[in-house]
Amino acid sequence: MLLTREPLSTAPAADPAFCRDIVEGLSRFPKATPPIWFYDQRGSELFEAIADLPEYYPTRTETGLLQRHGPDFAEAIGPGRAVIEFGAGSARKTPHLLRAIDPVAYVPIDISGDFLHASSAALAAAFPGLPVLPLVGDFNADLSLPAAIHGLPRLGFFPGSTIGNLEPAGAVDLLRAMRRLLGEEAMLLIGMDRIKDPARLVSAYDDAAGVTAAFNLNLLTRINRELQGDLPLEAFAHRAVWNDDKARIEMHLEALRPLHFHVAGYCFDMAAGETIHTESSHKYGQRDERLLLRAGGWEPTRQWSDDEGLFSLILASA
Ligand code: AVI
Repeated sequence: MLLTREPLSTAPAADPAFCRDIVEGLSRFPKATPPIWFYDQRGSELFEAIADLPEYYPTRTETGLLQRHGPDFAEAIGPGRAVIEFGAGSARKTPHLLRAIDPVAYVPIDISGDFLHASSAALAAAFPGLPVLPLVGDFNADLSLPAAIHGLPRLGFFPGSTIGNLEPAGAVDLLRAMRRLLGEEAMLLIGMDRIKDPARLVSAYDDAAGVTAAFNLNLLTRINRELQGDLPLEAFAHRAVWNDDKARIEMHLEALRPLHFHVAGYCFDMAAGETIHTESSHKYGQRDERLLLRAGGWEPTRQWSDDEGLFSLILASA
């Protein structure tokens, strides 16, 4: 609610884009920050821990699909492509795909450099002879692919339903940008999380062990460290809410009492009960998946889902 701004007193030491996004996001009403900033080293580690949680079905379900359908991928995609993975992280799912389709190069893209380099080294060791060409960057911004893969047909790999972390208009823009980046003969293999029982969704984003809460709160730790913030962590609670109208799980950080704090020299106030909306995770019906891909310039050609219909992997052509 209340917002006061004072002039910037100290130059921010951190990534200027991080500073800009956070100061703008906290200045808005309701307060909202982009989810890309979760992924510092600690945030990336916590996300890996989320992937193993009993409540967090997406990673396990998608990995099962990748393991099970290798022969289908080999037939539908074939060998000889350069695989470009968007938001590669630890790239734990990637070996299943690479084994199935025998690519000629692998380009993992991720915003967290340290994490990306460690996982790329592990992957290069597991696939001797496969050129692994990591690219540090935000795939929502303009990127250029390494010269070494120019002229090769490409497969974009975008697992994890990370597309769901974007607003629908942003998701369409990203799919179109991927199509431009990957070129005419490209294919895209994308994971999308399905709409399901809200109770199941809420528990996936508010687990009993509190790992997702730690992941959400780590954003405040990062703001305090990198943007000279003084947000009192103990005065915030993690909340996961199903927004049925927008078919998405929202993560928020709720102020437990009235707060006054500083970030990068700016002052902010929050009322008790006010939240910072830190992430949306959109879920899709079967038709929504196809509509979204077509709006983004891709034609869906194959689709695989688990027996419970929790998650879906879709192959699309440019
Ligand atoms: C990365 N992304 C697809 C995850 C999701 O499910 O939206 C991030 C996440 N947030 C909380 N848990 C997992």
